Amino acid sequence: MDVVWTDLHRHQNPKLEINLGQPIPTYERAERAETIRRQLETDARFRFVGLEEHGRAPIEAVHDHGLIDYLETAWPQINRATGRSEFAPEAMLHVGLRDGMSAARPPHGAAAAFGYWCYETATPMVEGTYLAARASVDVALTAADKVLAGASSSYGLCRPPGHHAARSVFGGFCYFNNAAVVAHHVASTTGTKVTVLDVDYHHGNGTQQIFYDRDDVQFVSLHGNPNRAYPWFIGHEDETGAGKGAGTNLNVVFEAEAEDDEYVDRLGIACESIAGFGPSMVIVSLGLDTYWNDPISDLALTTDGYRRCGEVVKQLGLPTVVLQEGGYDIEAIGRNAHAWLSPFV
Ligand code: SP5
Ligand code: ZN
Repeated sequence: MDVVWTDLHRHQNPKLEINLGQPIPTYERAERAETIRRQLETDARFRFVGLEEHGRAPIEAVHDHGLIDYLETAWPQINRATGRSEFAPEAMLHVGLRDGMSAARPPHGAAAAFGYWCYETATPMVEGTYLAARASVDVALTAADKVLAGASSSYGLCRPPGHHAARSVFGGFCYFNNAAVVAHHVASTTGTKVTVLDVDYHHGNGTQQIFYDRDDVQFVSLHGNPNRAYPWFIGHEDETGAGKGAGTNLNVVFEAEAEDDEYVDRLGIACESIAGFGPSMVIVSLGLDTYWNDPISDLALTTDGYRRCGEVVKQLGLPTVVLQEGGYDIEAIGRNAHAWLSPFV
């Protein structure tokens, strides 16, 4: 199996996230990707390849151009205005702020612009954020190219992750939605249907938002119930799609401490609905933060559970592109990625 890798992720190196008002060391660290790489390198069935550049166009097809321009140009302005090496928003454009009024004007200045395009406090910007986020998209698109060229599966070792980035706002450690860029690229260039299957602990709110009214991209997400888990305001089971996309969005929520047997069963049921949709490709948003020892999550999957999950998805018999999302137990993340991918090699 091809593993698409780039060292450029190392440019995304913030130290902090703001968690309920406290600055803490960020969970989204470079070591996550490095540990997965080292683990897969011990198994000769994984073949490492570099990224191909795909330019801005595939990102422009799913994200607001203003958001892309902001991420591309913000750093020098922030650095000039603040002198800081790392920056996060002070105020966000809350939905109630201009209730009953016209839309907010495009923002002026570093603080306003950050809060216009970003919806939360754990997704800072550093000098290399844009370079790393663009490279992460290219990793994902390169992985998809392998499958479009005939491989049965591939793995894009994306970092930063992507599934919390919506069309016009970023957050949740995510800047560009890698899986959504790939899904739109594949659906639009092949004229076929595709499914994004999101198994990160957190609901893939960005991906859901981008495809909510579309009938050519199905979104299926298994995650911690948003009644107790980030991203809090989205990801409920009664969110099933809108307009032409009615019925193409499936959310499956778990209560705390759910274990392998329940998870694998419900993943199997979700896969029946994928088979019913009839996609030409499955794009997996692979989060390993459902692990029992994950520091920010509360499900209870084991390493063997991940092997079983990979097996269930493999049984669909569809071309599959696996893209890395979350997972914060750095000690275990390499073994867990290896276990999930092992049925595909
Ligand atoms: C890609 C991805 O997994 N993004 C996740 C972003 C989650 N950020 C907010 C986490 C809030 C965690 N609160 C945890 C309390 C732990 N005791
Ligand atoms: Zn997550």
